[in-house]
Amino acid sequence: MLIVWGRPTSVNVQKPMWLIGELALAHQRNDVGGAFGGLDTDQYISMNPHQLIPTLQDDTVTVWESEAILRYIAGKYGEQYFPADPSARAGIDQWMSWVQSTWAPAMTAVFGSLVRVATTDRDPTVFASYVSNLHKVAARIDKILMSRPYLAGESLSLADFAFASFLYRYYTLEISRPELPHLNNYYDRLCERPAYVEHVQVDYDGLRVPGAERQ
Ligand SMILES: N[C@@H](CCC(=O)N[C@@H](CS)C(=O)NCC(=O)O)C(=O)O
Repeated sequence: MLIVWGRPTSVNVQKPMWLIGELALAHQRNDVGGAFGGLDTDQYISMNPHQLIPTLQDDTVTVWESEAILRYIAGKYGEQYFPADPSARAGIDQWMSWVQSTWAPAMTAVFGSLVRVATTDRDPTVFASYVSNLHKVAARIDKILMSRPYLAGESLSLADFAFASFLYRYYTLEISRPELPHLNNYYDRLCERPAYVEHVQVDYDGLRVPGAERQ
């Protein structure tokens, strides 16, 4: 049975949990990280030397880094989301790398500023630049989704699990959002998937530090 270590409010935990949900795989999720703590124990460090979540255990295999976990799970249990053929896989893989290099930092800058920093400590100019960058990156995705239903093509793939796990936050944070009809439509379609609703649409207000309450 798969064992996922990580609290459900972590977007990086949500990525593999959504995939596990789509594949209906037997699993157990153990709450660690954030208010649960538990990342500094010898047992956890022996699984994940970086003391971060998520970590996956599958029998004798242990994997950390959310996207390495996605690749492992899809490779073993859900090849439809990450085909073995390199020519089919490359188009998915490039989007996963882009999520790590561009989309996740753009989202994390805005999310961190609103949730992890008290309003009085937030620099409005810096925050505006984070939101403006997020708008720019989201607009690029809107153009991509104009010509295809999913990020890497005609069907749901690991690119979507990596990218769209952030979209619940994108659509619910207290920020302005430009009119992006193709991204909106993509998100609406994902919201029809029970596994997405269960594992990604997880309330994060409990992560807010004092003074960062929703305005
Ligand atoms: N690149 C890593 C990032 C892992 C990461 O930063 N995880 C955060 C939660 S999203 C964490 O462990 N934070 C410490 C905590 O929750 O206590 C991945 O994709 O797995």
